Amino acid sequence: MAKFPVEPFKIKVVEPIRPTTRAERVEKLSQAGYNLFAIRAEDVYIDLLTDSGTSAMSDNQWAGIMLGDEAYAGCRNFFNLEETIQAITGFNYFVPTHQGRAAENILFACTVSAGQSVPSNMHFDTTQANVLARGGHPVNMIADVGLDPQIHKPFKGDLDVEKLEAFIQETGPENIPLGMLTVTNNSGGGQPVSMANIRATGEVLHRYGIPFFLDACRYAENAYFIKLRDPDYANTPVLEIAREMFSYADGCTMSAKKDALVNIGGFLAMNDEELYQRVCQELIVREGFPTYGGLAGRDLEAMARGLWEGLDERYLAYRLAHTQYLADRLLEEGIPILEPAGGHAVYLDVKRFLPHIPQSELPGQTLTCALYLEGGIRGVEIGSVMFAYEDPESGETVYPDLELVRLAIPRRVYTQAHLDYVVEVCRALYEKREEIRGLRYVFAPRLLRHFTARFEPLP
Ligand code: P61
Repeated sequence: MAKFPVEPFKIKVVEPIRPTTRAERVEKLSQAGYNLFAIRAEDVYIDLLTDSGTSAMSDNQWAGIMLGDEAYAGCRNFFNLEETIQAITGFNYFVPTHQGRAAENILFACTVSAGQSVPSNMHFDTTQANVLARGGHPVNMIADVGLDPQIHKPFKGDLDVEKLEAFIQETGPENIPLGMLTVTNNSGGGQPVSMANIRATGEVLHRYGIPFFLDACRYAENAYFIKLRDPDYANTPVLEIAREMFSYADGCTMSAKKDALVNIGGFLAMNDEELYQRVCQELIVREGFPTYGGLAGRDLEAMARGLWEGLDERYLAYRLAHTQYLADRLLEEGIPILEPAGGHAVYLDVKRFLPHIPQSELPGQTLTCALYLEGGIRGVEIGSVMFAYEDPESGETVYPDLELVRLAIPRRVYTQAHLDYVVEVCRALYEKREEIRGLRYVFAPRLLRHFTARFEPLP
């Protein structure tokens, strides 16, 4: 057995990356309004902004791209994808979409009315924004362990099922058009949801006649965590685990940019035929004809092949071990992270990294800037900039419990040496953390603020 995770692939194509000088980074950061979304990718050395759409595709996927059938209706790649999605999820119907949020938009357009609530363990920001855009209320019901960044539990993505049931009784099932679970829980540290919790969430929702959808973009990583951490599934093939996860739900939204290993793509799947008919109408208005849904035939083919590769057990074992490696090295250096490591990312625990900066001074955003300045690394804030909101009654700002900086690891892209460099930069920064000062807003839009907000350093 190797001590460290060995890549189950070799590298056939490379893309050069270039380190920048600190002086260059100081200038770029100021020009970008202290928001790393506004920095050019070329000016980033190690890009851990997201694992979404940033995967390296395989030779098999690139070969599939050449077999793209670009017919407007009924291209062969659609049928290949349909067979794949049915084999993995078991859902009766699906439509392709250009990415995950398009699937969310279409699902909520067909289900959510103003004033209704959509409970979940934790909505990711696009899901939350798409519920809000329909006048709905996104409600998070993560179990308490999921909010403690230091407690070691195997399934910190679990939803609090008792809270869910009480909420349904209080709100009335007629005001809840659907319930969801995000697997793995991206906003809460990439933590998995247990099979028992998926089953129990489905049971509670169904008892009240409420449909249940999975936000499935990291379903394969979640399935492999179940295999590793739930002894009942230690010998179950991961495909079977995934199928069981989907079997408790009535449908799913999927950003294929994650576990389906493509640069663009997504889908919305469901069992209900009547819903599917309405979804097709909405899809044709917003995305395209149901056999391509906003994608090219070649994209559908890459997605079909990527879905299978994303379920490969050797790949998944490597994938989770690679992320775990970064987490272990950071812990060795005494750097505070959310524990245990997530599947797709390691999350720096900002409240312990920068305890001298209050949430009103945006410590997570501050830390993303400091990491860039120190070593050209780009992470993403998952904290007050992404999630704080003004309480409509008191007018006061409500800050999220977790203030995190996510270092998301693109799939099949960076080696262990790249991760070692990340650790060195984090260590250097941690040593001088007391010198770091907070930020304030210069500009902030209403929805999905963090993409385009601008900041300035506090004096
Ligand atoms: C990410 F900074 N995630 O994690 P789409 N559900 C879940 C996601 O993680 C997700 C989507 C739905 C991204 C991209 C991203 O503010 C940000 O294909 C659990 O991106 O539309 C996406 O899938 C939406 C990064 C999204 C962000 C929003 O990095």
